Amino acid sequence: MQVFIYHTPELTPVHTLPDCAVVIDVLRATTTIATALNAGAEAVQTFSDLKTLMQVSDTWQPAKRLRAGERGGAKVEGCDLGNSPLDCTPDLMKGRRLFISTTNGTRALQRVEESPIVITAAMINRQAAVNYLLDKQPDTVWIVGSGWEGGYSLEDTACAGAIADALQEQSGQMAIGNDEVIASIALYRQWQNDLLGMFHSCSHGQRLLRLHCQEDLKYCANIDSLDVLPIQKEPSIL
Ligand code: 3SL
Repeated sequence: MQVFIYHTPELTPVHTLPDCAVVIDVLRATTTIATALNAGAEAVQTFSDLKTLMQVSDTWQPAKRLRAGERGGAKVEGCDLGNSPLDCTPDLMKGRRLFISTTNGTRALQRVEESPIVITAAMINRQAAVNYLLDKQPDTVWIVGSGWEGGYSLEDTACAGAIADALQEQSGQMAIGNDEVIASIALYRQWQNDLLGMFHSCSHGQRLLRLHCQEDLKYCANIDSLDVLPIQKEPSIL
C-alpha cells in the first residue's frame, strides 16, 4: 500500500485517481458525517452547492430527510441544521437521509468521488479508517484534506498524519508516496496528546470558537471514539 497525502483538494493530481481516497474535514464535515451515520441516518448525501441540495432533497418526503447547510461556519437559513456533529442525535437521524453542503468538506469529496473506493475520516473514526485500509490493502491511497477555501488546514493534515502513523505502525509495510506523509506524521506526533489545544490554535478552530462552538471542538478531538466508517455507495452518497 502506497500512501500519498494532499493538504487540499486543489493540490491533488488532476489526471489520475487512487484505488482508495480518504477525505478528511476534521472541523467539521467528516466528523458530522460519521456521527450522523453512527446515529442511524439512512445515508448522507453531499452537495457542493446549496441550490442542488434543495432541488434534490425536495424530491424526498419531508419526514425522511434533514437538510444541513453551512457557510463560513454558520448555519444556512432555510436548512434544518448547520454542520454541528452535536446536532446528529439518534432521535433526529434515525432512518432519515442527511442532505449536506459545507464550505470545503463536500467540495473535497467531489474532487475524488470517481475513485473506485471513497471513505471519509476524522479524528473520531481514525482507527475505523485504518482498520478498513489494513483489511482492503488498496495499492494506492490518497488522503485528502479539505483545507479552507483553497488553503492548508492544520487539523486536516494532522488527521492525515494520524492515519498514516497508525498504518505505518500497524501494517509495517506502508510505502510513503510523498513528502507530505512524513510531514503530516511529524505534525500529528507534535499534537497527539493535545488535539484540543491544536483545535484552539488553528485558524478554523478559532473561527468556530468565535461562533461559540467550544463543545464541537471537544467532540471533534475525541480520537477513535466512534467505530463507524462512511463508505461512498455511489458518487456523493455515503
Ligand atoms: O468547511 C467545511 O466543510 C466545514 O466543515 C466547515 S465548519 O466546521 O462547518 O465551519
